This record gives sequence, C-alpha cells and structure tokens, in this order.
Amino acid sequence: MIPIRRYLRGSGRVLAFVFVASIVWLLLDIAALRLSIDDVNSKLLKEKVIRERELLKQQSRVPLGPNPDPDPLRGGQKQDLPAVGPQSHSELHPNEVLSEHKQGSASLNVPVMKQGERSLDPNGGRGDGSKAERGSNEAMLNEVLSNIAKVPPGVQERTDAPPPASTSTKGHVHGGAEKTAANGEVQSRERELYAEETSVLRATKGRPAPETDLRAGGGPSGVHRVSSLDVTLSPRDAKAVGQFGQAAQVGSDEDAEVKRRWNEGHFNVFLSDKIPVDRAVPDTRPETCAQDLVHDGLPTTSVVFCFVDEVWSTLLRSVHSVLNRSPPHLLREIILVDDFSTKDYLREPLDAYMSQFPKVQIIRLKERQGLIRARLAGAAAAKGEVLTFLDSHVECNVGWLEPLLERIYRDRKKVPCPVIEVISDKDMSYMLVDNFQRGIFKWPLVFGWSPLPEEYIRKHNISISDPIRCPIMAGGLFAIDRQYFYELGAYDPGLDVWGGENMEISFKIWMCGGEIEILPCSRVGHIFRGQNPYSFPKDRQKTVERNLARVAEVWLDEYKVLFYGHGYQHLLDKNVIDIGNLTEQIELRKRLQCKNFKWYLENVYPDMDAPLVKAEGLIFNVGLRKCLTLWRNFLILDVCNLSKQTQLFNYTWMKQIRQKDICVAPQGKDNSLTLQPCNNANTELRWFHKSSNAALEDHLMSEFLPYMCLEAKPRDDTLQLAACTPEHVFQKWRFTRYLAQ
Ligand code: LR7
Ligand code: MN
Repeated sequence: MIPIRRYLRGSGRVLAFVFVASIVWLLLDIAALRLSIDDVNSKLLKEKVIRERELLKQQSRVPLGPNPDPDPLRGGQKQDLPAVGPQSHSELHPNEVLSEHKQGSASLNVPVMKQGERSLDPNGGRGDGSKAERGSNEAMLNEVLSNIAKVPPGVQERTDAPPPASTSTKGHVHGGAEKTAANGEVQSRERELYAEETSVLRATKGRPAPETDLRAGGGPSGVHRVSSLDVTLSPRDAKAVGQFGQAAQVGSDEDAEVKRRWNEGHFNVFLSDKIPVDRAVPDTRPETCAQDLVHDGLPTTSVVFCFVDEVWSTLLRSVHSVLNRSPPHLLREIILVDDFSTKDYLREPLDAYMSQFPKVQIIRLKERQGLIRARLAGAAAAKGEVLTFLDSHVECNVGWLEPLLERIYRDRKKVPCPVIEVISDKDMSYMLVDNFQRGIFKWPLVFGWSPLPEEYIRKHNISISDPIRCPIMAGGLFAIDRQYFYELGAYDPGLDVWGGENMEISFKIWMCGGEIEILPCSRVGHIFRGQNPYSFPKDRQKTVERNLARVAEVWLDEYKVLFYGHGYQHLLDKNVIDIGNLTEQIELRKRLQCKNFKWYLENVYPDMDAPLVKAEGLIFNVGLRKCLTLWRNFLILDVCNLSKQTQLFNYTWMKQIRQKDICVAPQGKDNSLTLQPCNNANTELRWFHKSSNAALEDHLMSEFLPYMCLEAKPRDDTLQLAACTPEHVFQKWRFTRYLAQ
C-alpha cells in the first residue's frame, strides 16, 4: 500500500492521472475505430445489394425475351423516349463526314471506296443551274454520291492468322484455327451438338406461346440453343487459299492476271476463283450469341439471290454458305433469279451445277428487269413463310439464320437484317466491322452507317448482342414475313434496276407499322465493290435519281424539299425527268394508313436534323440597317420589327425568298424586282445565299440572272437588282435565324 500511496503523492499523482487518462483515450479510440469499420461494412453491403439488384434487372432483360425497352433507337416497343440530340451525333453532319472522308480516317461513318473508283458523274447532262450553284450543290452531291459504296465502318484487315478468340474488342471472335480440320474433337462436338439440336427440333411441333420465358439455362420445352451448324467444318483442305476467311496473297507474277480479271466483278476475281467455294469463315458473333435460345418450329424461309453477270465462284460461295450454315428444315428453298445475264457460264453450266442441290431453283428473266423487279419475281415463286433476300456475293456466317427467323416468329412485322461484314475486294479476307452500327440516310437520301451514340449505349445498357433499331436498311440482306411483304405492297415496281429501293422499303416498313432491326447475332459477309460490274440499261445516275425522286414524292411529305434542295433541284423540272405514275403508291400509303414522315423522323430517326427551311425571320440589310418588307404588292425596306408579319420571310430549300405563297423574283429588263406565286420548279425564283462563293456569301444573288444581286437603295428605301459587288454593304443581307447551311 505504501508504494501506491507514495505514487499518489506529488508528481506521482500527476503520473497516475496521465496513465489513467491514456487508458481511457485508448478505449475511446478503439470504440471509434469499430464504429467506422461498421460504417464501411454497411456501405459495402449497401453497394453490393445495389449491384446485385442491377444485375438482376439486367438478367431479366434477356435478349430473347419480348423487349420492354421503350427506346426509339432500339428494339423496344414504346416509342416515347427523349430524342438523341444532333449534337451527340456529330457523324450525321454531311460536311463532317466529308472532311473525315478526305482525311481517310479509319472511323468514318460512311467509309468509302477510293475516290475515282466510281464512274459517277452526278452532274452530267443536267444542263440547268449556274456556275455558282455548281460550286455548292454539285460538290456536295458529288461527295455524297461517291460514298455510295457503303462499306460499314471499323473494317479491320485481318492478318494471315485468324484473330484470337480473346483479343478482339469487336465482340468475341472464335478463332478459326480452333476449328481446323485437324481438330477433330471440336468438329465432332459441333456435329453432336447439331444432332442434338436437330433431334429436338424434329421432335417438337407447334409454336409455343411467344411469351414463353427463355431465360432459364436449359429453357422450357419448345426452345433450343441456336444451331451453330457449319457443315464446312467437315474435313476440307485447311491450307487452301483464303481458308477460314484469311487474306489470300497473290504472287507478284500473277498481278497482271489479277488486273485482267478485275473488271469481271470489280473485285479480285482471280483470287476468288482459287478459294474453295465452301471455305470456312471465322465465327464473328458476340460470345453470348451461341448460347441464345430460339423457338422450335420457326417459320421456313426461301432465300432469294438475284444476280446479273455475277462471278461464278462468288455466286457459288454465296449459295454454299446458305446450304452449309442453315438448319435444313428451315431452308425451304434457294431461288436464284438470273436477271438476264450475258455470261455463258451462268446458263447450262450453272443449271448443271445446281442440279446437285434439290433445294436450289433457278428463275431466268426474259429481259433485264433490274434487281428490284428481279426480287419481286423471286418472291412470287417463293413458298417459304419468310423471304430472305441476299446479294449474290456474300458468305453467311455460322448461326446466321435462326436469329432472323426468331425475330419474325415473335413479331411478324419485324424486318431483321444481319450485321453486314466485309469481304475484302482485294484479298477476299473476311473482315470485322464496328459494333452498334445502324443504317441511316443523309440528304439527299444517301445511305450510310452511324453508330449508336456512346453515351446512349451506356445509359441504356445496350449489349453488343442486342437488336439495334435501324432507320434505313442497307438494302440487300434482310428477312421479311412473306405475307407481310405483300401486305406492305412489296417494292414499288416502278423502281428501275438499282438504287433507292432500300429507302422505299425502309420508310414503308417504319411508317406503316413495322420495324427494321440489325441483329448482331446474325452475320453475313458481303463483297463491297467500287463499281457495279454490270451495265445499266439506261444512264446509271439518272436511274438512281429517278428512283429516289419516286421515293421522295411518295414518302417524304413536306420534307421532300430537303431531298430536292440537296442538289436535286433539276429533278423538279418535268422536262428533265419523267418519274412515272405514282398513283398506286400514293393509294397504297393511304390504304395502309401509314404515319407521316414527321412521325418517322421524330420516332425512328430522332437524331436526324431536318429543318424545313434554310433560314427564317427578318431579312436585315447590313448597309441600310433596315429590313425587307412586303408592303401591299411591293418590296420595300422598313425599320426592323420582329412582330411585323410583313417582314417575316423564309429562305427555302429551293432557295426562294418566300412569304407565305409569294416569292421574290428578279425582273431582268429594268433591274427591278417582282413578286410571283411560289413554284418549286421555277428557277427564276432562286437566290443564292451563304453559297460556296465566299466573297458573296452574305449576298442574295439571282440564280436565274447570274451575278445580279439584291441591293437596297438608301435614297428611297426600295430595292433593285445590281451587278454583284463583294464589298458592297447594301448588297449584304442577314436572316434572323439560320437553320441549315
Ligand atoms: O440490274 C440488276 N440486277 C440484279 O439482279 C442489278 C443488280 N442485280 C443484283 C446483283 O447481281 C446483286 O446480287 O442485285 C444484287 C445487288 O446489286 P449490287 O451488289 O450491285 O448492289 P450493292 O451491294 O452495290 O448495293 C446495295 O444497294 C443496292 C441498291 O439498290 C441494293 O439494295 C443492294 O442489295 C445493296 N447491297 C447491300 O445492301 C449489301 C451491303 C451493302 C451495304 C451497305
Ligand atoms: Mn452487293
């Protein structure tokens, strides 16, 4: 006791106090630490729960289930999500595309064959339009039309070895090498799998309810895993040229031969002839696709290939790829429609070759009809429940067919397209394309590819295997319920030879109650060629423009001025072109009670910029600082006042200065101006403004009287026509709002 007491005396007391205090401090610290650990734990726990909930949500959105996504850009059913703004979609601006194009960027959204490979002369023989117009519209049209080759973006050259399974960022690519003929194990597994699947298919009859839940791994009866059927996996020459879709090389001594034969197909025909007609290609589907379940009892299909003067080896490869990679019970027939080819090998030799395959039939047209009417002939002969149209230089990839048929089975108004991959025109390699690509159009109705905006993909959690809503199909590769095709009035039979029919059928499908989708789990390679290898019965360019004008007149409503205004004004002149009778097509649209084009733009292609006029509001004179005013029957200049209706004008796509139905026109004789009823075909009413002539961009220059400009007269606030002078401020005009360039 004594020593303790001693400690509690004097400095000892202080020491004892410090000791006790530190123990208390330590205890408190430990308690605090425990509290904060609990806190972290509970936070982690919360996060985990949220993550799991998210995961559950995602899982319940199985690719095969009826898609509840209300997104206008995807395969959802509701259509009222906010539009994706044009800003988030810079690719859609034609000028940007053009500049990307010039730089040869790899990420072009409308990548192209090399300039000059096309024999297009979009302005040939037009004969209207002044030199100044040629500066703007023709350059634009030239550029736009030269993009018609339509190669999808992200095309990746493959090296000599097939891409390894795990390294592709483009989705899973099964290495072709895994499946070489030497690898008997893989092959026999594939065969077993197919035997299993087909026996399920044969055993089950009748359609299960479409709402059947397909989520569970094994799936309820009535569904099966998509068949990864590929007959080309049976023994073959694994070392053959181009095998497994690899790039094939040509010895330099063979270059001359390559060149000589190039024009037969406008691709490397020499090489194509060396590649086996049943070569294997890498299975480029996203990884999950092979696990997808599809219904038993899918509808059967007739595959229709139209061709004119197609190269022998590519035509055969197209047919074999269908025979070898389609479940036989789903392939009702293959119909080859020969559009009056001129090559001898496409007659008896083709008959003889195809006679080996009972499913293949050949229809020969007695005169050249063009691909549109050729497809109609094929469709008319088809007996399958679904029509599948393909170009005659394609290779269907593993598992390509069932996903297409499944979509139609679930909803007969869906029109699914495979992802179109690229077979190189030079080395015939099978190349990958970027994910998330949709078919779109740019003015003046030019097809292109554009990715779903990244932010959009993230926000809606879109996976690389989800169906993608597609405003415009490329045209050549799609499946459609046969009956539905006819309900829609098939193709406009007034469309000639080639071009524009993809616009027509796309607008028709969307506006009349259907949907177009791209299915990443269905993939088909296509040889993109720099030129059409066949001749056109009439001028190629005139044929295409005429087709497009028919489409614009029937489907675009008030937006057709955007089509004409992007370089096709000359088509408004009935003396230049006869687009034929449209009564039936217009009737059809009424009968089907199709929605209008505004609806299409807002709901299907909301990121398209389509202002109905180029500029609007007041027209301000820079020198006089007054505004153009329609006063009684005269044009004068008056103090600007936005609330005065008489000062509000539009600058239209037809380049008119327009107030209601009144248009400003130059008066040649006395350099004055007149007012005339507007008429889109009347070239006298057209004024250049913000045109490519930089020195005169603020001017209003008459198209009809070149180099005559609208000028304010300060003396009496009237107007006159005068020779254009770049620096003359009384010739400079500004609209309140510019909506397009
Ligand atoms: O007069 C003709 N008669 C035909 O039978 C002209 C062509 N054809 C055949 C031709 O042999 C080929 O099999 O029709 C098919 C399509 O012709 P292509 O291959 O010359 O056309 P393309 O691939 O250059 O053009 C695309 O745009 C066309 C516009 O009318 C058609 O819609 C094509 O089917 C279409 N091709 C694709 O969509 C494949 C992917 C291209 C992209 C993007
Ligand atoms: Mn083609």
